[in-house]
Amino acid sequence: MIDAREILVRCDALARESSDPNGIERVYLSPELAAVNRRAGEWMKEAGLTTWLDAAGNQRGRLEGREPGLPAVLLGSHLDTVPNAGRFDGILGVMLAIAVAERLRESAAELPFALEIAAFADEEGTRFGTALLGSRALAGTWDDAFWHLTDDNGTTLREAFVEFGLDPERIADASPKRGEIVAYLEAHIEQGPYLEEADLPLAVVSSIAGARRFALTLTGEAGHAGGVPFHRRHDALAGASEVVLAVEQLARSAGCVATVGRLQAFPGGVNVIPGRVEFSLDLRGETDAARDGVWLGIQAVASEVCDRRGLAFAVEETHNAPAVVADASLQDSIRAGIRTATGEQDPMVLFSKAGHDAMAVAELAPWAMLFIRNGHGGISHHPDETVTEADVAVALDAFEAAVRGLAASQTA
Ligand code: HGY
Ligand code: MN
Ligand code: MN
Repeated sequence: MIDAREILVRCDALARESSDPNGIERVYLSPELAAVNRRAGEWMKEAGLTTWLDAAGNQRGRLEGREPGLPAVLLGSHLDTVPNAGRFDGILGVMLAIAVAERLRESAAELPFALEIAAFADEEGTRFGTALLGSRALAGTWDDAFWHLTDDNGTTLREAFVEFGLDPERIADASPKRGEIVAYLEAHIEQGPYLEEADLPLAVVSSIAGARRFALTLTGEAGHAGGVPFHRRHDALAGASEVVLAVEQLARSAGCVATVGRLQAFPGGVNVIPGRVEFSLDLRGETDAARDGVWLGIQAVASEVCDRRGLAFAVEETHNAPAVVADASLQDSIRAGIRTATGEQDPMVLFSKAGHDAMAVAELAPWAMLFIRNGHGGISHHPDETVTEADVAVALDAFEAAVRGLAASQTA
């Protein structure tokens, strides 16, 4: 049977499927993603599932319940990564799902539901900027405007689909019919410090922050770094710098989080005043209202800076995922699983500021999540992501107990 050690061995094996020789990077519809889909599909088959690649490039698997064709409980997470990623963000959840399915295989004939797995192909949005593409296809919330998204090489999402061997016209086939998925459970490393601070291995997730992403452009006037006096300058980078500091200050004061992860000044000469700056904004809040209030504040600062400095301000929204609340009874299933596995009578409950595929799947089915302690202060989106074999072992026991508890509650 797959144990915690094997799960960690598999996470290490998938970490080697990377487009970056010096780190982990695996983006949507890439050869590296095809490689990990194949590996995960083989492991799903070994665990007793029938497998398929869905119309959006998600690797899928299914174990029938006590009779064929029953609605399914879906377990899942994602196999794509951010640049310079850790080995566990998403991947650990998929490996735990496969191990739980293997443990339930012997008693599948008593399950009141089928068990399905989704290894989502694009939770991060690294390649095309818009996140949750794989899980949105499954949830049936795909937007045809996505086809025109382009990556850094100018390849459109539609072209990338065809190159990957997928048919864009069949995208709707990725989404099960209403009622075919009755619940979604996801296990994921905590991308924060709270389990480590509390010295606990597991937590149940209460809700996930609503996220919006933007591509912002400030345009001024390039010029000679020596010849142009300050009062005549329209320096896009100096202006952008004022906006970036306001992003941090406004988000902090509203209890939200906001990050400028990418910024590029053009034309980029050391002796040229930047005429244009393009930068990203990732903005999240426990409520959409709080998040959107910060966005209004950022826009007000940007227009004041632009007026004062003679700059132009352009905005493109690249991602918008509303805050979602976990289903109360599924949270109880996860809580009961944690109690069974650890003896902890009052498991920790955490609000997730990190986004997850559950945000998209929430459109299709009720959901809940299990968090696993992540070492080094909970660092993530970083090679230092760390989980211990002991924590993975209790996570596997808790996740299995949660699914068994769900089955028992539906059989009673
Ligand atoms: O950005 C996030 O929160 C997630 O890891 N995609
Ligand atoms: Mn991530
Ligand atoms: Mn993730």
